[in-house]
Amino acid sequence: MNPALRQTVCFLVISTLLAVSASAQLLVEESFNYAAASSIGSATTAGFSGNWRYLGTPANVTAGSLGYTDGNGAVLGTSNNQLEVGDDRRAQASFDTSGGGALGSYVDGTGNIGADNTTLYLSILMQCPTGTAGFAAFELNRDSDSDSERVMSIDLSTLNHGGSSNYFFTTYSGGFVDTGYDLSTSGSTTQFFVIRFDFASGADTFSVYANPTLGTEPGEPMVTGTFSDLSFDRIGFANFVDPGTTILFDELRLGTSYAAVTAIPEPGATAAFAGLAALVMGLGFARNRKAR
Ligand SMILES: [Ca+2]
Ligand SMILES: [Ca+2]
Repeated sequence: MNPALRQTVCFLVISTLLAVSASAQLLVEESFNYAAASSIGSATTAGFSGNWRYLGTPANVTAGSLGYTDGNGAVLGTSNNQLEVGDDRRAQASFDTSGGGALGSYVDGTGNIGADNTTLYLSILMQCPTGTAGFAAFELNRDSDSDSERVMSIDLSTLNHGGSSNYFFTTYSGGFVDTGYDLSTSGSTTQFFVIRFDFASGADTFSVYANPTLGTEPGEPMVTGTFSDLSFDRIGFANFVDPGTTILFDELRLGTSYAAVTAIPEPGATAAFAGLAALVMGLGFARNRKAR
């Protein structure tokens, strides 16, 4: 290979690796890498601190992952198992909010995730096999596990939304529903939601995507709005009110970009590197043959 070409190829390899690392910063991933059992157990995974906590009976871990394929046929990356929350229980876990933790650059002055002038993306898979529920929700809380400190949820709640069987993005104040935003999707199949948080010095902005395309942020979210303070430090997986229902959760992701939390397990960094490495080797081989 002539030196100029070799330089070009090296530049391509390095710039590709840099571009990949800059664009896809997945910070926390909860894929439920726990054994299928009647209890999720106590130990949390990377990105969290402390143990899982329960209101009522512990949530189950069931074998296999929920799955999602977008309108273009792209398949969301999944791994390990999933969480099943039966009626009358809630599992909660706190994020690692230390300065050196995965979410360290998002931690504000009060130890919550929501530093001014930062943008954070969160994605979650949910499925309610019965299609409706009195109250079944993925929740974010701040400072306490109690309902009074709940910030928001993505939920199915005939109780809170006038009997609607649609999924809603709901904000809370002092333990009560502040506003419910209709996500215009329902049913017993798996749902994929992405929330974009734009944290500001005053009210924070949320944008929620329901069953969107993977990889590239759509131009228009399903719902968007502002709320006084969307900062949080813990998650909850809850199911109350409606005996006989269960709700499944999987693949919670927090990241710096839309692409990071809507991962498609294809070419990616490894394959791009392998392709360029093959090119380098191929060119080197061609040069050696020529030199003979
Ligand atoms: Ca999983
Ligand atoms: Ca704020």
